[in-house]
Amino acid sequence: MNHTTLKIDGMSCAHCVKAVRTALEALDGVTVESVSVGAATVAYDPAVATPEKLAQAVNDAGYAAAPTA
Ligand SMILES: [Cu+2]
Repeated sequence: MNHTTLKIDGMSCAHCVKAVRTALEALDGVTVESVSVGAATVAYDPAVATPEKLAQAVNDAGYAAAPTA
């Protein structure tokens, strides 16, 4: 498993944290490690997920995510 942290704009409260967690957990090969307002850290299987896909799922949930190193 690889690990990555997404920087996420547009989050403001516990509801946002839950929505981002739900969006990431819906992806195959992803284990959410932590989500806070502004960031999410996940472990993912690089065979089925990429940081770009993770960011896209968060974007689809209504936030603005960008992969960090
Ligand atoms: Cu919120």
